[in-house]
Amino acid sequence: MSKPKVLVARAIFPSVLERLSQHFDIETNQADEVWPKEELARRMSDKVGAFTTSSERIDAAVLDACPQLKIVANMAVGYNNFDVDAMSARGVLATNAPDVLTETTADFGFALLMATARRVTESEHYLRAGKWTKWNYEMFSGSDVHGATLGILGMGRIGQGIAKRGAHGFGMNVIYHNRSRLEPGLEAACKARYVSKEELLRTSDHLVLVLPYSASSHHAIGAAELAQMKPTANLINIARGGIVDDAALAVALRNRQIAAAGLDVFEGEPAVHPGLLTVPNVVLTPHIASASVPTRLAMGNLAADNLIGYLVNGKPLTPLNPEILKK
Ligand code: 8YV
Repeated sequence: MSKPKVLVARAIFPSVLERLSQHFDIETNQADEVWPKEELARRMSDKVGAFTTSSERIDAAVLDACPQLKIVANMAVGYNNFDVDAMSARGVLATNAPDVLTETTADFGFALLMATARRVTESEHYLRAGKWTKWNYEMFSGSDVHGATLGILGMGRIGQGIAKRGAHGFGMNVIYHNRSRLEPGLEAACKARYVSKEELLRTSDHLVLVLPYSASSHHAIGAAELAQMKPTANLINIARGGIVDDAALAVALRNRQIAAAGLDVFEGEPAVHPGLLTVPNVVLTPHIASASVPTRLAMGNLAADNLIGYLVNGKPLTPLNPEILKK
């Protein structure tokens, strides 16, 4: 009997491909080309399953070209590249890759926070450029992390991981804002206090964004919000491009309306707003918050487990639209 056909839309660990190939007839993309939407749809048109990353947009037009498709497994916890309603309407299961990246991503949030507060990359560029000829009392003075007020916007699993690192590791005063307040036990474990968004913006020394992207979180941080922040504050975005208005942020950084920013995600990435590339007080990284070898492997394996779980055993591990399983 022929095996079900699955598309693996981007390059991935050979061990993950090996596991998939035991169950499926796979078409791979180890050259790691980012296919235009029409090509993605064409390659997926005879498949029952697809393995995607955040770069692949799965919307109604793509789905309509793929009548045999039963599942798309995203190797990411965020799934704003999926139109889940369009998938549900066509009976296509959507899965993401939660939990396995929580601690690694929280580690990176802290790395970016510390690099931003203590001007790590800016000072390294200075040294490499041969500009370090003498020590000076105020050179690359930044802001303290320990004891400062850590604000978190979006208090899911990753937000809670960052809160714990701040409260328990660095003695920070942790405040947060979220659509819904955490239950008291979780708040106590994070030593975090729920505040309004306005108080969060006004009082955070370091504000970390960890909320999911949706139409309602588009430009959650724009010119008006940046204007409410302290001139000494640092802004960290490890969530999604589009949550911050990057053009407004570039202006705020240039005018020193806030002290600095650390950004791992960008509007329209991999393009970066040119205004951000020319200001010194920003640390820029290419969407690597989950990039430790064990975590990326775990994410790849979880996406593969979802494909195998659903197409072979009828039981996906982390479905986003489980209601379609009942049909
Ligand atoms: C992924 C991410 O590496 O999980 C997410 O939501 O943003 C990253 O961890 C990236 O999106 C690749 O799919």
